Amino acid sequence: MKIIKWFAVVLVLMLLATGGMAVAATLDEVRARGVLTVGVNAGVAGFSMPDEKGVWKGLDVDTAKAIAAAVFGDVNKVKYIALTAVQRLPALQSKEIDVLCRNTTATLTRETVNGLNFAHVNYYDGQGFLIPKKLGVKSAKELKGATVCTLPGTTTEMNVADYFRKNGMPWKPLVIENNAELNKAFFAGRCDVLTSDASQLAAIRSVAPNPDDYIILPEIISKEPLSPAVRHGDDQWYDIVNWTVMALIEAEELGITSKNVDEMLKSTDPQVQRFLGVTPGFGKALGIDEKWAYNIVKQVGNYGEVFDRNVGPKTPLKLERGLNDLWTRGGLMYAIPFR
Ligand SMILES: N[C@@H](CCC(=O)N[C@@H](CS)C(=O)NCC(=O)O)C(=O)O
Repeated sequence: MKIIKWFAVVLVLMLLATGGMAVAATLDEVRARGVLTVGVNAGVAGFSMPDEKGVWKGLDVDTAKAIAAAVFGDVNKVKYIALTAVQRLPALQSKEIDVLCRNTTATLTRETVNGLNFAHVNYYDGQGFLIPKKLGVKSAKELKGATVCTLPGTTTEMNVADYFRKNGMPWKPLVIENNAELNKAFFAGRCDVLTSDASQLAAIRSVAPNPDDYIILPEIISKEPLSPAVRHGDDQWYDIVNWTVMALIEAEELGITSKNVDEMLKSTDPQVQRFLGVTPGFGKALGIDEKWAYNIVKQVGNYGEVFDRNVGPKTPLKLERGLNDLWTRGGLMYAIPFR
């Protein structure tokens, strides 16, 4: 009887010890390595793409930088790992990367079967269709019998199959894993339609030989909430990534920008003081520096700045805020309370 009791005590202690270790694992590893490894898209303009000097730019890249600012106080401590759609989930599961910031849609299957947790959405998207104008088609409902170019390993591939089945329309998929090859196939006329997240269609169209020869059809056939993802089993790391995205949004809600953040340190608003770490607490709660949110805004900006710089109306993508506007202006961007 005594032995069984001891065995139970040892078992509980072991569980507590391993539980404790699992909680801090990713943050400890990232700190020991001195750099954050982030899975990104090899080339979607506005989201993640190296410029002519090889410097990574985009909304997903800025999200990665914000995480590095929160953890290290330095946006440069990021190693970008370009991944195809097929490679991205295994790369996270096998710990090749600490976080995935690659226009990835949060779904039930990915959160369960694939063992991932999605943080707050950094871009609300939806799937659309890009076609050559000369096809003379005005609605997706007219795409009966079309050949559709699509990328494997994506929600895109599944949604388009559902869409044609639901509408009783025959179609032919042309599936190519390499994205550059897929786009080339579309521009060479090997398929009638290219389907993808609407933001990416805007990006692809913006770099087309003659952008005006192509149109995006009005139908949006799915919800594509794009979010950074982490592995199951490390709540602290999840919290850091999740609250980093929300810090970008909260900064915009509070009117704090990369330009005025130093001025805002003198604000008498208790909400601003807590957010910027003037009143300490949030940093300790997350296990990172009290200046984490200050560093994010100082070095990356708020969500509105990130949106405008990468995909907004003044960029080649010319995207409106729409669903990605703050909730106070009719959008879906809403940070849960910093309390
Ligand atoms: N959001 C969708 C689609 C993401 C996706 O991979 N889209 C393609 C179509 S543009 C892409 O990013 N391709 C770039 C590449 O594979 O290099 C998902 O999570 O499955």
